[in-house]
Amino acid sequence: MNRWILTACLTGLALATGGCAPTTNGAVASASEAAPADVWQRQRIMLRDGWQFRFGAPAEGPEALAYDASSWAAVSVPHTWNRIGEYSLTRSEATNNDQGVGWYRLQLDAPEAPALWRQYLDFAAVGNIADVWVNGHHVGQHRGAFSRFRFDVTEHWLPGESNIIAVRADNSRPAPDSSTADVIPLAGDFFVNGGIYREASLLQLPPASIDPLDMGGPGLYARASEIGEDAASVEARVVLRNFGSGRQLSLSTSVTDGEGHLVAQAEQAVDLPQGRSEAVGQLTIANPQLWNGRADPALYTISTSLTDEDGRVIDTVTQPLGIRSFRYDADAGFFLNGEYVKLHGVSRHQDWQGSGWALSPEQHRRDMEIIAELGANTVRHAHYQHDDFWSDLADEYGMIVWAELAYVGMPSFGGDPGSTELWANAEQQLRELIRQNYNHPSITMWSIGNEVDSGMAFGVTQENPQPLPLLQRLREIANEEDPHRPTIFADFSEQQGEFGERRQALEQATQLIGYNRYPGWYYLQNPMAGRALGGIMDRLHATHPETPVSISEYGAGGATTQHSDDPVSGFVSSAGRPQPEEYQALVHELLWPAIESRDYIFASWVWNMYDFPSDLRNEGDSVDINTKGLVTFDRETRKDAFYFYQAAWTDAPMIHLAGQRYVERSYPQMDVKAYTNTGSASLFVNGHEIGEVACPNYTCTWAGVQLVPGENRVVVTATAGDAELTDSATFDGIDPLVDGMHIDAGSLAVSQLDGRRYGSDTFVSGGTPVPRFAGSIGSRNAGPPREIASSAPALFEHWREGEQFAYRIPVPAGEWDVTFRLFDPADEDQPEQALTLRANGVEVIAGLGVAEAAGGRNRELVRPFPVTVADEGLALEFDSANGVVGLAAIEITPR
Ligand code: GCB
Repeated sequence: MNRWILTACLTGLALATGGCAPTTNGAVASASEAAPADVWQRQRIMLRDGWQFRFGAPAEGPEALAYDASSWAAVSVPHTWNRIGEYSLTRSEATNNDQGVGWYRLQLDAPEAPALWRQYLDFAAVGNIADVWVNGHHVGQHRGAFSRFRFDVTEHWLPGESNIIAVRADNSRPAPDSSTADVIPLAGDFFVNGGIYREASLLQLPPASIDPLDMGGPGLYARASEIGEDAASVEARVVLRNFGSGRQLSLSTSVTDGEGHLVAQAEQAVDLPQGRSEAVGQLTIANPQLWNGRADPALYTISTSLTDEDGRVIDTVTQPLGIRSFRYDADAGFFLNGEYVKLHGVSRHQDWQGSGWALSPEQHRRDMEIIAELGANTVRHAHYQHDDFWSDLADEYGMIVWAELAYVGMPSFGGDPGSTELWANAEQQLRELIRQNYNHPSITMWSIGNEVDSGMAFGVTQENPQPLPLLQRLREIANEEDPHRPTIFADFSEQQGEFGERRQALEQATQLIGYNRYPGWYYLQNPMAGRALGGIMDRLHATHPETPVSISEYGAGGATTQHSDDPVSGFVSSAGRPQPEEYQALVHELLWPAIESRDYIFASWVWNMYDFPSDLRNEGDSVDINTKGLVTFDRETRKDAFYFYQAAWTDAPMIHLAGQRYVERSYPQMDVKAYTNTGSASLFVNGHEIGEVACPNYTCTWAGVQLVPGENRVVVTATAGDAELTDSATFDGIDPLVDGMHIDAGSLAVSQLDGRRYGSDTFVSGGTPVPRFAGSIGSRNAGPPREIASSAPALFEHWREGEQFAYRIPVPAGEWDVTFRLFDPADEDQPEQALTLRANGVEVIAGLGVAEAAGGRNRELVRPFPVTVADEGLALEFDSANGVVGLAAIEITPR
């Protein structure tokens, strides 16, 4: 009589729902694959296949039992309708950034269930507001796109019969009058996907069980309360629920080690009154093996089982358990199990190109493997609760985790501290985050917000934001839910100019602080960025000597199809184009030493591990992508900056030749760069040894390496003990005597015009690179594009501007035609400048009024003249009296 679940699986009844298919995590699999003796226990039937979906269906109707959804699309769960982010300058049909309501329906031939059993629908996450109906009855609403929720559907469920589940998922963009106006997050540059994007299941439980309704948590919460060499005490709190009258049952809790050996067990009798109750048990593990981060992430498993009056196990919950201690010190940094660990890592968003947020376990695992390959020992879960399986992986790999609540940007659209409904929602999502993730040893801090003071900076609100009251409330809740892990938040504006002055003082709101700081990217786009970051952090540390501080974000965009000959000469657009890969790598080279040398910075997280979608952006070589990833959105390409960190963070000897994607070079020479952790490296070009150099800061450089026309084989080598390391690439050199040389002045990236390649601005000193349009995200760098009349608009996207600047270009000896593309960028009411130009000391232009010659300001003037280069090298000196000149291009062609 009790073989009903097994029968359901064997006959394929549940197979129609995927109920007996392998599941995504161990705990689930063991429930579905229960042995006959266990059929008294909780059962989970995965609801994967057979769903029907429609975006934008009528607001009411699809929930009705009789609704005909046969024309809807057949989908399987996890599913999202959104697909954002492409490496192309315009959106294709692949993009789906629809925000609004999507409907799902599933007809399920439900398994039988014993009398009095309870039926729950379990959703690991739905974006963003979910309403669920069973057989036409509304069974609940959940607000928030990231947490697990369960509804008790027993009242309307028909065991052994056909049931209709309808889900309405609403990911409307938050706005003052939208359905999501009181659901965090209100802002952020990431895209909230719509749909049942994590797994869904039917949970069947006996009337007395471990509580499935504890804010989506497992109902078992364990931690090592005392840790000694000989023994560790583990406290296990179990939340129980009984739908019948009072009973006395017994609870058995056991711990097994990584090999499955039982290492501790405790039994206790528990009184289960009707409703919710709790039991706390203590276990002792002898000679505990510590969970010791990346070095040795030894994991135990804790299981608690409820046994009925007849000695039958009626419910079991299994969770990870790690025995570890940690502490944060404001001066000395982070300690794991008493040992100092410099935490260095990355932030991760949960999107994949082509899948959106609907990820498979394999995709999660791939993400973690690449992060481990990078050498990171910490991961920030940006900016919301991540999949439980992802946190399992963090436990398994020994990553220290910053877990985060999606309180992002601001608490309200006006200047107020947020509505009662929004506060309630933030509280709900925080309790869910903590209960659902309590057992992961990897998590050592709860973040209760990101840039909650930034709404004004993005023009989302014009008022002074007041994020502090909610932040304080969230800290109280976090401390109450979990007194053993400190709170943290990611600050946007402390001591940051205009925004810093207008902000509320937030720094006492949490026990730890993270600072999101972008020198080298959103400001200080020059080699001083590294020194600036050190100074910024020293000042913040001095202001809060008692508070452990970290760098929660830093980074730069990098487009793998945009390249630079000299990443300090041209203009980088932090919110537009170009964003060459070489620039990103340089920013990281400059910033990392400032972090590495300061122990008090207990952790740092690169923003971001992977390029991720953001429909606020048009930058780099993409549309709707934030390009700050160390790896591309499709996980296919590790950018150069990835290898810089791999050199800095891993011990296994490695060498990487940078710039390999810039194959067709623009100039007859190039700067060669490699990253290694071996201290020195040698360079060979076309079989000739160029030389061995020391590699400070994991970086080896060989400046101005001569290339021959055509193919050049470039090889870098290093030795580590007996091992010979090598990396190589082939670069195409130009023949200046045939091709000439073309410089896109002011531009950071190589460009093309009429099939001709223009190298990025280089060989230059003085002047400033200026963009025609700086790009914009919110109000950052906003401004209308300048109009310039030109026959070659591509070259006028950037220019070099100044009163005086000079070039020293490695032009071979010979007779050349040199053409300048110039304009006068001054405002109409300023006097016209007079330009003088000397070429190899000879004055070739004297006192030229550029605007007059061009027929007006912001109009192109093309000036050619002949030059003879006797020895190698062309020196050009621009000197503008009365105002500045704008130089867009230099074209040098053999005469
Ligand atoms: C930030 C935000 C993050 C953005 C990032 C950026 O400070 O916290 O969500 O994606 O800046 O790239 O601008």
